[in-house]
Amino acid sequence: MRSAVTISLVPQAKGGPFVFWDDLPNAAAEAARLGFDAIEIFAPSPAVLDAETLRKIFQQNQLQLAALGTGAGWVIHKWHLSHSDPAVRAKAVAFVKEMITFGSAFGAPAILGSMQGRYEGAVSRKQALSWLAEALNVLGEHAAACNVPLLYEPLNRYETNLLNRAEDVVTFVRSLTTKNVKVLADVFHLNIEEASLPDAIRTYGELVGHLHFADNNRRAVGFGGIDYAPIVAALREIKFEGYVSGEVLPWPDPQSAARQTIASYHKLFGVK
Ligand code: LER
Ligand code: MN
Repeated sequence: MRSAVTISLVPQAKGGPFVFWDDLPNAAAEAARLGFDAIEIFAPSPAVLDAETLRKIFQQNQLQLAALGTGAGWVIHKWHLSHSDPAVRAKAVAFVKEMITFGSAFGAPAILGSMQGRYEGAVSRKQALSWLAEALNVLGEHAAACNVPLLYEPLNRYETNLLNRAEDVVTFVRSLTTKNVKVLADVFHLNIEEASLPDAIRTYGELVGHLHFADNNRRAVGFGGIDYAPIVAALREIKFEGYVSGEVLPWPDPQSAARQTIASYHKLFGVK
């Protein structure tokens, strides 16, 4: 298990669940000072991330890149993988591919969350899921060629109408031809959709590749009401070894949210 904290470099995502904002060098220094192993970056595009600068920041702070979010393709451009227009779907695939390639140079996977999209208008659920499967097969194999998994993140019902619950997600992921897609379990989303959070983790089992570590109100763990001990027990049962990444609101401020995240991580996972 390793700890991570999120930073957004996407102005259009303001108000979203990211601990640090805008200033990567400062966020990295703060994350390192607090003892995080890694940072997870939500970036507008791979083009704005200069690989050399990033490498220096990571080296100076002894940090890893935990994962790279791709949601900016949706937030900025309104591209997604279940869109009725094939040209828009193609742009979404190309955008995620570039993110996968960029992250893989740092050994980090890309996250497919909001870019999965939703079905609406003339597009049926079946059609949208078939486009999503097609894209995940292509992207999963692209990630495999880059030696990283692809992280698929199921979202709650208010963010997508495609797949919200663990049983459905497991059936869908197992039906893919690529075997390189892992699930990102975001505890905030699970808490909206699942009857039992530890059972959902067990249902995902070995598919879990990354965790978004949040409380029910999307504040840092411990600032809300979720009982995390059974979730941690389930993660140990499934032998989860990935990143526990604080994707939470910067409440009451980024430093306090980051401090609370790492304190809860140490308390719950017993790692110093
Ligand atoms: C959005 O709600 C979320 O959880 C992100 O990690 C997905 O892009
Ligand atoms: Mn998330």
